[in-house]
Amino acid sequence: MKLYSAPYAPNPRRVTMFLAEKGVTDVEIVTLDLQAGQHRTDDFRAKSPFSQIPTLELDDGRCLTESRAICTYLESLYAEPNLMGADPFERAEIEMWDRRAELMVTLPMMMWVRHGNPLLAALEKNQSPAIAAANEATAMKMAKWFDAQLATRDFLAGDRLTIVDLTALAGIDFAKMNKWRPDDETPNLKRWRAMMADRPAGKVAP
Ligand SMILES: N[C@@H](CCC(=O)N[C@@H](CS)C(=O)NCC(=O)O)C(=O)O
Repeated sequence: MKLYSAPYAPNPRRVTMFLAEKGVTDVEIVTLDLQAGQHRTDDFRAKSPFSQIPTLELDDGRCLTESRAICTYLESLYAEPNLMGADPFERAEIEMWDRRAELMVTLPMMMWVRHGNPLLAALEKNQSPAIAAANEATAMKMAKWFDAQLATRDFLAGDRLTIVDLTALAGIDFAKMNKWRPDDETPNLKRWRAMMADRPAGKVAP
């Protein structure tokens, strides 16, 4: 299998962190240069209709896009350690938290960077300071909300690491491009980020 990825891209990193936590090393990583538009070719569009990464290409040529769908597939292939839930309730609960992490934290962080950082102008051709500001405000509000959740537990969903921690970490680390990181205003998130740094996921290059 091949995983199409790119340095500093948060959605592929969600998958590479997932692989790292599972200890999977036999997926070939194909690095694309997004700034140079290597993902906007007809060949790549045949694999990924919206020219997006991550894209997982199976040995028989079938492709999956959407980072969560790729993680679902990998969870079936590499069952341990379980990162997406071991019984019906836990699976649904982890999905609930994962959607919260993705839609309320990671997406606003990404939109803030994409619209607010000149380094992303090649990808986000119509950068808008207003969109950047609105997403920054949402991201900061939700960082505080997630910080409060972590006051009484170590991980974002339940009592062990799950995909939710990886989804959130992908977005939170991407915000470093806009010079934000969890600090004393979000002390629980800061503690969680330090704990994640020591894990396989935290060692995956941004
Ligand atoms: N919902 C998709 C989002 C994928 C996505 O936005 N990927 C970005 C990289 S993080 C991308 O391919 N961007 C290419 C572009 O903007 O041209 C997923 O989770 O896989």
